Amino acid sequence: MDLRQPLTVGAAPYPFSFDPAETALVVIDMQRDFLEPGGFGESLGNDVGQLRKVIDPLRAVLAACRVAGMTVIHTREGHLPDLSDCPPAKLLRGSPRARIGDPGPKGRILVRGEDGHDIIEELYPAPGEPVIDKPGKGAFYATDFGDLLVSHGIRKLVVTGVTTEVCVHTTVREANDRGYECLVLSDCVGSYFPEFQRAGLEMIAAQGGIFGWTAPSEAFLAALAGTSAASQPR
Ligand code: TIU
Repeated sequence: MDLRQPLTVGAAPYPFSFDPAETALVVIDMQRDFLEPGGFGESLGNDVGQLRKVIDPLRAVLAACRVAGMTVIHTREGHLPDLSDCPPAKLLRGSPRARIGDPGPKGRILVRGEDGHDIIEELYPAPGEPVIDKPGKGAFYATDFGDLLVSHGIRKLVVTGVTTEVCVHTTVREANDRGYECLVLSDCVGSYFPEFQRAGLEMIAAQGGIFGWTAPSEAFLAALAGTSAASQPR
């Protein structure tokens, strides 16, 4: 495929054009701690089952982006073993019996290097794909994500992962303020709360695309494959 060819995705609020050579797929926090029982997500009182529907569509997008030769960047939310990068205000939230750093079924909750902190098998990074370890919700805060985008010549982001209204939104807002154009794939982002999923997606594309664009993965995949289905209005 010619990576310099601009492609167009049928998206809200209007079509999203991108050059795959200047666009990164960002996969946010697809970690066991959020998607499997016993981790951070569940310790905050959430039903982790809600997030698992993202896995299959995101797996297809990840495969297609790899075939197209696009930059793929993964993130993980988590903290140093001594928790020195975890603000006390964050540490004190959630169940008192299962806080960040406490032992869980997959190791210490949301601590780097533990089993639960790592990315689920289905979406595991390929060799050479950067993994950004972040202490906050946004991918830019206290990481080298911004420098990585600049060094790779990236101008646009295709954003996926969990959760829609927390780490996905925070990252999209940070990116938007830094001048990046973001397409959020609606079935490749997930929330523990269906109403937040719907509102979170609507907020991105509202007001003429105040934070970016949204589209189903099918439209993005069609654009990448160069088929006419890519530019159907949604
Ligand atoms: N709680 C919740 O919805 N999300 C997070 O704490 N982190 C991310 O979204 N990754």
